[in-house]
Parts: sequence; structure tokens; C-alpha cells
Amino acid sequence: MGSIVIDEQYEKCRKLLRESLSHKRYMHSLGVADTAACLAMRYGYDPRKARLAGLLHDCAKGLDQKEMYEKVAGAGIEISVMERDNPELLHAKAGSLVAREKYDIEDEEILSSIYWHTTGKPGMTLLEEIIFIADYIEPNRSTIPSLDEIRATAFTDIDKAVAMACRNSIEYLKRDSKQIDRITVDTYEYYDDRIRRS
Ligand code: DGI
Ligand code: FE
Ligand code: FE
Repeated sequence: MGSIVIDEQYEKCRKLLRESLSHKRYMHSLGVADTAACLAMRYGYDPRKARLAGLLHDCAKGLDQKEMYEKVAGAGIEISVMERDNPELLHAKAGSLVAREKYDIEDEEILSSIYWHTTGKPGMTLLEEIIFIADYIEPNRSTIPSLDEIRATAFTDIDKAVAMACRNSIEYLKRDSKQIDRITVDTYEYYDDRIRRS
């Protein structure tokens, strides 16, 4: 007796994704999907849509640097010097294209949440915030300072959790002497300012 499939689109995407990512990255994606669904329930967003966005947020991680570059440039999306020199940034933009082409996602809110999931941006939509923070706090993530505090905060004050995650990421990038994208800093400043005003 087969199990009851309650969300065919999710199941179809999940199976396809499993074939294109490493096991570790696939497990991370499932963790982000579940966490995004929980956050959606908390903040009054459609949990199925959040779960699908979470599942697919890293769908371009299986591509190599050249494939990502060509895909993004081929779509007419501008690639900054920062993105050219730090290709780990590009999987977000490439991911929104892969989600559209390979996973048949047409929902612009989902595509946008994938597009912005790595750097965030000032004034994110609720779904963009959910995916940004779910990526950070999902259960399979480990060894991040203040993770327990950010996990709890995500369910009480999502703006504050975004600011905390951004601050941590910037500190980590500085410690590792990595180049920091302007938009990563802008995201932090925007959310830090927002929580100070609240
Ligand atoms: O794809 P994940 O590992 O799940 O998480 P992610 O999409 O947040 O990507 C994290 C990577 O992106 C991590 O290696 C840090 C990097 N990153 C985020 N913002 C910046 C950045 N790397 C650089 N060089 N500059 C940034 O501003
Ligand atoms: Fe990512
Ligand atoms: Fe991720």
C-alpha cells in the first residue's frame, strides 16, 4: 500500500532535487523546507508555499561555477565583480532560474525568495525573510555562535532574528577575510535599524 501523497508538486520537486544535490545538501534543503513551513504557520503565510521555497532554495548548488555564471549571465542578469570573484554568491540567482526552468515554479514570490536567500536585502517580503532565516536555523545547521538564541528569536521576532543572523554572517566573513557584498551589509543595517525603532 502506497503512502498518500498530499502535495504532488512538493513530492515531484523533492525527488528531482534528491538527484541533483549531495546527500548533505539535500538533507539541509529538507530542513529548510520544514523550518520555513513552521515559520509560515507562526507568521500567517501559506506553509505549503514556504515549504516548497525552502526545499528549492539551494537547487542550483549542484551546478559548477561556469554553469552558474553562464545561466545567470544568459538570463540577462547583471553579475557584479563581487559575484564574479565570490561564486558562492551566485547560486541564489542561478537557483531562481533553475527553479523556474527545471522545477516549473512560476510563483514570483517563491522565485524571489530563492534569488535573495544568500545576501538578503533591505525590506524583504515575509517569504523572503522566512527563507533567509530558515536557511540559517534549520535543524541540520551546526557550529554557529548564538544559534539557539537566533532559533528562539526567529519565532518571536523575525526581523530581529534576521538582524542577528546578518551580524553573525558578517563577523564570520570578516574573520575569514572574505569580501563582503554591499547588499549583505545593507541588509544588516536595514534590519538593525528596524529593530532599534521598534
Ligand atoms: O547555501 P548555504 O550554504 O545553505 O547558505 P547561503 O546561501 O546563505 O550561502 C552561504 C555562503 O554565502 C557562505 O559561504 C557565506 C556566503 N556569503 C553570504 N554573504 C556573503 C557571502 N560571501 C561573500 N564573499 N560575501 C558576502 O557578502
Ligand atoms: Fe544557499
Ligand atoms: Fe541553504
